Amino acid sequence: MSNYPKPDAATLLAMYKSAALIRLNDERVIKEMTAGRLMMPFYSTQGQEIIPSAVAANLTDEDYICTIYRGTHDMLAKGFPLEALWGELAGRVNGSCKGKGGPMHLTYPQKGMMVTTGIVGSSMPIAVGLGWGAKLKGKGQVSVANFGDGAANIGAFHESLNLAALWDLPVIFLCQNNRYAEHTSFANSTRVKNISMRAAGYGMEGVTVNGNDPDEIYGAVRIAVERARAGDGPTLIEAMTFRFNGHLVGDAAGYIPRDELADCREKDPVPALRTRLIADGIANEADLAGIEAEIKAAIETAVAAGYAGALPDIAELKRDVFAYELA
Ligand SMILES: Cc1ncc(C[n+]2csc(CCOP(=O)(O)OP(=O)(O)O)c2C)c(N)n1
Ligand SMILES: [Mg+2]
Repeated sequence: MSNYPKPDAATLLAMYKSAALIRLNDERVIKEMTAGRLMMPFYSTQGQEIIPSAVAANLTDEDYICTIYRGTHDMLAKGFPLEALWGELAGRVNGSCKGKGGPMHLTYPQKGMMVTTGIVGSSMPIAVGLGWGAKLKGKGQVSVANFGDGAANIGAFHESLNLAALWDLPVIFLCQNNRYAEHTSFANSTRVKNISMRAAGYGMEGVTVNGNDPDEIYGAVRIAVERARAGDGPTLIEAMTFRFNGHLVGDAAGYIPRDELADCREKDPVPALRTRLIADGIANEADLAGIEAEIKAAIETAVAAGYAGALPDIAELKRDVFAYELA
């Protein structure tokens, strides 16, 4: 990994801005839920912020991402508009799905954010289809499938990797291995040491990196993106990470050993990147405090704008849900 391309100073700063936005927004969502103002299933992404920030630093608006219920971080990193997010969380018409999708169905195709799915494993075949479309169009677009360690044991994983490798599709299979699938540890569900070992079985490149290390994950994604754009086929990246909270809000995560949780929280990647930016002279304390204040203000504006949207009309109940309108 020492020969990986490294993010430059501007990219590292952009990655921090993205990671800080994701963290602050996640905390704000949980605050609304615990205050009883938002009622929904919400899958916190705290601890996994560096991965999507590195992915987005390597993509353009033309590239596609597909993600899962635990995917707000992926969406925000790629530029999901904050007001459309908060409108959606609040179930209002100014939401990205007019308030009908909620946190598990965030989409913003205008910027390549094609789907958020609650069906474990299903981000992969969708991303393969988008990759096939990209190959036919020939404009060099890349399609990224985000999924978890648990999803790597679903049949769709096998089918997707096989087809993508067979057809040399420009797809990146990005497994965010946070060590748990619901309440089951990785060790209790999977025999192989690393998910990336499976890449060989499909005839593609596979690599395991520390997803919380900005250099490693940035370099791995960049190489995979270059490979895809050059027409040299897919890559499986296993990004090791950790989720700081339970499976979803309300799950106290009693099944995670306390020392494991404490160890991971101590290595929190967001403040670690902040410290590095200062140590490397990329930004100073005042710069970063200013950036964080701007992010907080933008979130507050979006929260207010989200709730200010109208509730959907009853006629919306069936619109955009079926291919044709039911009488
Ligand atoms: C096909 C399917 N099976 C089971 C579930 C129930 N389920 C929801 S999340 C989840 C765990 C998935 O874990 P992982 O893939 O590691 O993703 P993470 O939640 O850790 O990000 C399960 C089993 C589901 N939604 N879809
Ligand atoms: Mg998991």
